[in-house]
Amino acid sequence: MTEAAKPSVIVEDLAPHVALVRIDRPEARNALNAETRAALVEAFQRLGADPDVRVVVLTGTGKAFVAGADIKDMASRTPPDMMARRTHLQWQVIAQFPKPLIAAVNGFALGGGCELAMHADIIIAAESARFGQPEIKIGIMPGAGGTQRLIRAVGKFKAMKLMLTGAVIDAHEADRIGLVTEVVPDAELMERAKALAVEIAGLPPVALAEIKDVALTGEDLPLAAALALERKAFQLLFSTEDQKEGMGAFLDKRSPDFKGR
Ligand code: CO8
Repeated sequence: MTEAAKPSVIVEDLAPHVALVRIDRPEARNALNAETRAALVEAFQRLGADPDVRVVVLTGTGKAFVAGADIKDMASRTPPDMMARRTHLQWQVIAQFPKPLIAAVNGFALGGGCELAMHADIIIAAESARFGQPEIKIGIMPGAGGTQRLIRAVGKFKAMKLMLTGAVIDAHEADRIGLVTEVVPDAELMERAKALAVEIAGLPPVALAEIKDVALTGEDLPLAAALALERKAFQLLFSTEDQKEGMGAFLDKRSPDFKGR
């Protein structure tokens, strides 16, 4: 396969009902160029619509998760060029991915890479992972949600220091400030992400989707509206077969078998 034709995003089965999305451009530390962004969007659209897929794990090949947007591709751009990319529509696809998304951060998650990881619901970091929003060091600023998602994740004073200095932090510091869910030895990263994905894939998919939707949508609503949204979603779940199965299995003292309906 020629270099031009080599896909930079690989999608494969990791386990039953679990898909793995791997960004595979290690020669550029998995930097997001136009082709990679488009391939990621296509993968998430496809996996979102596939009823057999219940959980997705996202990772990168080599030393990086994603080292950010592709700087070579941006260096000589003008504002109209950047506007014409309409990348916010691409990021929306990932932000609105309806199924649980686990980022398995294997190395550098910088700039757009840190922002991509923050689109996930759970972040498992390898011990050698590094996080940061270093855009300031190249004359720009976070542009894929970092100013908002980082501050919501870790609070104003940790977020502002990271963004204003461009400092890169290690996985344990990221864990300490609440930027990741857990840290594991490098060799155990995929095993841990897979185990967690398999565990979640065994749970009722409609309820999982409602938890994600209400938690993320509710975050931007006034409390009373968010609580009303939660109440309605909670009530709606009583229309699912999985609710009958889950409660029936509990009462029968057996393991439930959730079908996703
Ligand atoms: N863009 C393009 N190429 C990159 C990038 C990048 N972000 N990161 C690394 N590369 C390339 C290098 O240019 C180099 O290429 P070559 O071999 O042709 O010289 C190759 O990858 C290997 O890089 P290094 O030799 O630097 O590898 P190291 O392992 O020594 O260092 C680092 C890895 C620490 C990740 C280092 O490469 C680095 O600091 N990269 C830049 C990090 C950065 O500044 N990221 C922020 C980019 S701006 C951004 O993300 C804005 C987001 C806004 C919206 C996103 C829309 C998509």
